[in-house]
Amino acid sequence: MAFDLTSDRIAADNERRLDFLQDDYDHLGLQLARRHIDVEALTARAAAFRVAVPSWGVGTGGTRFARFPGPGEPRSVFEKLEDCGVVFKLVRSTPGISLHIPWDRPESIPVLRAFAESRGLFIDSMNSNTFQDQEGQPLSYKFGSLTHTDPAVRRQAIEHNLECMRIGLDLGARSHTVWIGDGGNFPGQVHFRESLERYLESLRAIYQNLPAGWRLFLEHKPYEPAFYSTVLNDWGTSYYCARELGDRAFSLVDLGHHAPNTNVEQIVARLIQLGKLGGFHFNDSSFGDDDLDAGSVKPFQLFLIFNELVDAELGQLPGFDPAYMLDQSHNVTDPIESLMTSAVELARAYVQAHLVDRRALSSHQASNDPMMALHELKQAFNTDVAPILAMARYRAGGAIDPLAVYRASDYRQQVARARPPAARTSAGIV
Ligand code: RM4
Ligand code: MN
Ligand code: MN
Repeated sequence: MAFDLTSDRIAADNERRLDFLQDDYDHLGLQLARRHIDVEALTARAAAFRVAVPSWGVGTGGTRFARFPGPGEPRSVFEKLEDCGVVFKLVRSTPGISLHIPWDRPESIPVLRAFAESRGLFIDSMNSNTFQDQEGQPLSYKFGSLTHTDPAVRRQAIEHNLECMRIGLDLGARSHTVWIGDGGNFPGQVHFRESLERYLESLRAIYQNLPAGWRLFLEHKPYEPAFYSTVLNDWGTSYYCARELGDRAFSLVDLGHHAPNTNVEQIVARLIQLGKLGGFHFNDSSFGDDDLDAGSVKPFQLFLIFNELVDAELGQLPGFDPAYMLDQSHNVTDPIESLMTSAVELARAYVQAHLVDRRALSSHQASNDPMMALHELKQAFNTDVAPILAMARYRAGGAIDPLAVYRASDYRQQVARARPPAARTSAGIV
């Protein structure tokens, strides 16, 4: 591709904004010093924050009613990585990429790996897909995959997962994520206990082949595509399965995969306590698996989740090492803009969670003072840490204002010309 978003462009835009940023940063530093918080230490935390971007997030998503493709959608895994490269260049916190197979199946693994590395990217997690039938696939997943009643279908689904891990191994990935749509649409359709047994049996076959140093993530979800019952429906079942499988199997929390009003932060705390929190698929939702942009609807909940994560991090809980990934469907926005904004929202919640005075909070808890406990959390949540985030980006060579630089660059218009729509695009089916 001829066009790229150059570092010069970022530097020129930063130049215009730096004085104001420095003022805001210095002022915030003074305010935080009054609370005995070192602004530089926070900026270092912000700079260290990482979240992986889903390859499927750079295409326009859709609902089961319609998909409205955007201009310049990536038509191949290479073009997806080009777009991920733009996100990374501007926000600096997103070098890791999650891939979905077969959507991203590479023709040449070394070529793909080199292509990613030349943009400062690496492949983080592999995701299998046994929730769709692919062209030429011998057996259908219409009635399930890893938990299908027919062992031949289960075998095919297991084989697919093994292939994902083989590809991932050569790409340098470190984890494999399994989400299945298996379940029932009618009462009586699926035998609850037997289907879970079959799930475990299939997962054991996958786990046995997990490459050295890898982690296996089990992703639960209560409904959709099965609307009556899903086999891996909640965190408790996920925890049970992860424990049955072994030390390298963990539960993955996709924020959209819970019924409305579920206390997700408490689930996070439970999984941390049980040593089985593997990672996240971040997004936001109002009703279910809406796959909205992280922090767009419920920023306070996102903060409360990070409050649990930072509490565990600062407490240096043994084995605590969750993988942070985005999993969103961008139906009405430019996906690059959504991904950049979401990465920034996550860093915001992460930094804000560091503002909680944990000693004060625990003393409010000990003295049963709910008002002051909430006040402590709200004080952290209400602090505008934007100058810290912007300074961390600036120092890492990113953009003080990623959206402004991106819009001014005309990247989308340029790729729209370079990428006439393909007849079939695999992007954005979320
Ligand atoms: C599912 C789940 C998986 C994602 C698919 C596309 O709802 O969130 O993580 O890979 O969607
Ligand atoms: Mn997910
Ligand atoms: Mn989902």
